Amino acid sequence: MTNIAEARRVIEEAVARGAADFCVCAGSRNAPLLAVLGASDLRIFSFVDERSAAFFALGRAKLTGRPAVVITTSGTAVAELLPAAIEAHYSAIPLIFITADRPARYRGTGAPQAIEQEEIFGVYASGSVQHTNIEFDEPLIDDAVSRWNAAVPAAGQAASSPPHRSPSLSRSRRGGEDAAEPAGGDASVPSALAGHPLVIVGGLHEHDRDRVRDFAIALNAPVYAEPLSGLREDPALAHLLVTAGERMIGRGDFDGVIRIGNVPTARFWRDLDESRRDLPLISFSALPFTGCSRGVVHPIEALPVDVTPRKRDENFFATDREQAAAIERILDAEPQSELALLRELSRTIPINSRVYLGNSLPIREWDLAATRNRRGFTIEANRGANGIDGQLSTFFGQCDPSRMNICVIGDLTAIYDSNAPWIVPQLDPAIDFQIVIINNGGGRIFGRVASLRKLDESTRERIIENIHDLDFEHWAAMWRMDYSVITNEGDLARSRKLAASTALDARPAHDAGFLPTGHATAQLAQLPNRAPFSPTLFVGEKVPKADEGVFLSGKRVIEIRPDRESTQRAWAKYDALW
Ligand SMILES: Cc1ncc(C[n+]2csc(CCOP(=O)(O)OP(=O)(O)O)c2C)c(N)n1
Ligand SMILES: [Mg+2]
Repeated sequence: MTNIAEARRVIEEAVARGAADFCVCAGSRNAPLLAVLGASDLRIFSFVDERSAAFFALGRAKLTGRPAVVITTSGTAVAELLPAAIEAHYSAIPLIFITADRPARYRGTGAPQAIEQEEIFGVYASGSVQHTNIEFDEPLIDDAVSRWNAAVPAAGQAASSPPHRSPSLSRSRRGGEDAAEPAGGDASVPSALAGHPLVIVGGLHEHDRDRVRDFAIALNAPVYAEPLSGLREDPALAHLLVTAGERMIGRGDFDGVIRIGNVPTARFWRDLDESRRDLPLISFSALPFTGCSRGVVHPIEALPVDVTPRKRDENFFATDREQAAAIERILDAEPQSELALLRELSRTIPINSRVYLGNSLPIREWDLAATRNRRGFTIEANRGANGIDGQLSTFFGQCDPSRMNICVIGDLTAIYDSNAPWIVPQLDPAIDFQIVIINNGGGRIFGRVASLRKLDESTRERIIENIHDLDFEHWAAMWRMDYSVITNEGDLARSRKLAASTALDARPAHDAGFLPTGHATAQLAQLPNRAPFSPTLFVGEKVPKADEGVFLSGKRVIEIRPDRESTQRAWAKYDALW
């Protein structure tokens, strides 16, 4: 077979699996693949940096529900895909890597750009990630390249599984030693959990939310719903939700834990493997990972329907509401602290936005401080391996033209993936996004880690927090993005008032949710090539103008600079509450 015919075969195979997006990173070895793609009508995104390409592909696969393809040349280019492969593996997102290789006779010789590419991803290419390594000999373009109209199957008709579901990973659903007993008692809840359990809900696919809500209401036990669960602001669960943050869990007299959804972010989850090993644990998740060295994972479908309602612990809920109110007062008194700014941000971001949260303090601070009013946000994050790498690239891959896209990340996280905006000019021009960088001058999450707080502060700041005094103005300018700085709640509040008075006139439509009206419907209908987002809560009535408030449209970097002293005071007061 010629190189061109071989290249066509592997690309056709990817198309047959449902792939419609091809993220390519050029070199000479992969020229046959690029030549075939270039002559097709397939959607191509062209990258310089393979790591960014792979994370972008991950974001696209999350957004579209179809596998996304990354094509690289040989050598270290291939190795750059590993971080995204790991993230995709642990979150069961389908990716297809096609890597060009030099002929097998060069393996182990140290010849230029010949590395050991076969099996390079090990276990990470055994589940949702598929790796095809393809050898091309010289001459690389060895045949005529004909035009090709690829018939991409409609979503759902492809051979591959949709994301978030059926991860088909070759791995046991049981954790290490000490696994909880098998399902029993309330249909499938083990008897060990028959007493007064805590329900902790991590990332959930929206298809699973009704089932989880019904289960939680029937069980009547306290629920800790993380932002990715989509249930944190659910009014039907309001009476059961723990609202004072994860420290409140320690105040509960729980005798078991029911985890539902993906592996939780809360520190308490890690404690289950350390200081709280006494608590029995059972998980229900669409992913097969126990996320803990013990416990068993059942599919979410196995959540029992008939459960005995637990007696409500009124004291626990009274304390929770008091503590939550105390936290609000702390933030009111420290309006320039990071937590208060995060809270104000959550009130300011336009309703119905897609909100991507970075893996350091943003996702935790959002959990603790973000508004619990229903604002119709879809919350996203990479929680497969919790890396701070590739966050901007994943965000760009996930940007949806039918709604505002907001990325909230830390400063080091932004620096890590600082070439990600390369892809912006290739995105759908209808996409509006705002990158909100919480610039607290370093990796401040480490100042919140109990064991690291024992270190001398200057050592910790220098070599662990990597403190700096950089800002992002010139970075934004380099990528031709608008830029604003916010240092206090007032800046955000002004933006919010503008939004409320001039642009986003949110209004209810009917019980099941709020439907788009007026301009918004017209806007959605015009969007090319995408299943439009169907709003479940609110929609903006009027089309926002570019100069009305920082969050309303365009492509902008918003740098939030919290006050360091105020942030420290807020945390100290918060810690004193417990
Ligand atoms: C790839 C990767 N390297 C290192 C880490 C460890 N890590 C977690 S948070 C963090 C610092 C993040 O700093 P920043 O983005 O400024 O967020 P902040 O902690 O200030 O919220 C680091 C290095 C990681 N999670 N992933
Ligand atoms: Mg930081």
